[in-house]
Amino acid sequence: MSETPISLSRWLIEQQRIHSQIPASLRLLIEQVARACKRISRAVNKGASSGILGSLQTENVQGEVQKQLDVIANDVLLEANEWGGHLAAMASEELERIHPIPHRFPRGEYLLMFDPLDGSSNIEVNVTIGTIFSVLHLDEGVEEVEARHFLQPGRRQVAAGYCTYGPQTTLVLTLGSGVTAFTLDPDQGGFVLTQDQLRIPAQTREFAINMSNLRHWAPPVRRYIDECLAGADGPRGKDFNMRWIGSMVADVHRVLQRGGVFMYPWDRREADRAGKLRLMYEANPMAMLVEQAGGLAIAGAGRILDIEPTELHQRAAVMLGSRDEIERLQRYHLEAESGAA
Ligand code: P6P
Repeated sequence: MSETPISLSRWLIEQQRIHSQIPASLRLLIEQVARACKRISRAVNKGASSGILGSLQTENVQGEVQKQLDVIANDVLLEANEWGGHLAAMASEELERIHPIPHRFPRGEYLLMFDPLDGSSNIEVNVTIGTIFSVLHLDEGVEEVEARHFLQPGRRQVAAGYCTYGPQTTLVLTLGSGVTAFTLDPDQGGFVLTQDQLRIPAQTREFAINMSNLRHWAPPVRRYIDECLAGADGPRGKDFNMRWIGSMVADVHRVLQRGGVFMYPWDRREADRAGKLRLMYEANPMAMLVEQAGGLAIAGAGRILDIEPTELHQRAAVMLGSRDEIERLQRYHLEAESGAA
């Protein structure tokens, strides 16, 4: 008889009790986020049958047209995390300002940031999308939480994760001691442990980037991709494969599952912007997950997790995945900076 699968709740209690790795308040936070992701998954899975697809007549703080499901996912996460007493405030891609915990509820020690539904441009075409979240600790002695309290470098995250809404609903999580994956069992209605201590292979033959931006890239990125495209006859001496789903959660999940490189680098289209993806609730949580799984995550010459944030919704260049490849990319950026290339 197969062993009883380990539920997310049991795994979290064991991290708290046996490994003393997390306090009860962080366990409760993760459980609440997981509960919200289950509700979001059900809404996404209903798709067109529920009449909640399509766009609203509104734009988010990023200037992007909001999908109905963007707003629904955002509301579900806010409601699920307001009352538990584990949070001091939340920040969302869909909200210009931070969302302090209302005074009618107890206030906790953590700050939660999220992209409630990343890749939502793929909703209508039934491509995997997902929720990305990041957890920080609020500094001691703060009375009124302000946006500046969220502006901590990614290396100070206490937890990070994402939930994919695709063929499976999978919660991938790190509490700072490796990466663990849980799959939603539709019969049980709960997440069960399916992979522990995920490791990203150091080498790969697969890269993910939006090739239509090729002419806009900086030289180090162009050099790296040109060498990949040159294949076995080129300087890399091997052929590469390309993937681009257009949904960061789906592309990063593939990298965590089988290695690879995911890149959304700076490009000249909006030269004053560091990149397209957001630092606090996309780049940082994914960077923590990838590095906890043995990979590397850079914005160019430096690590994403070392970026000192200045704005809540600031963007970052993102290049992450198999360590040997990202170290090569980092070397190309360093050589370009020193003029050695
Ligand atoms: P492009 C989705 O809109 C997103 O923010 C990421 O999930 C995804 O990796 C990227 O943008 C896709 O961008 O320019 O290829 O459409």
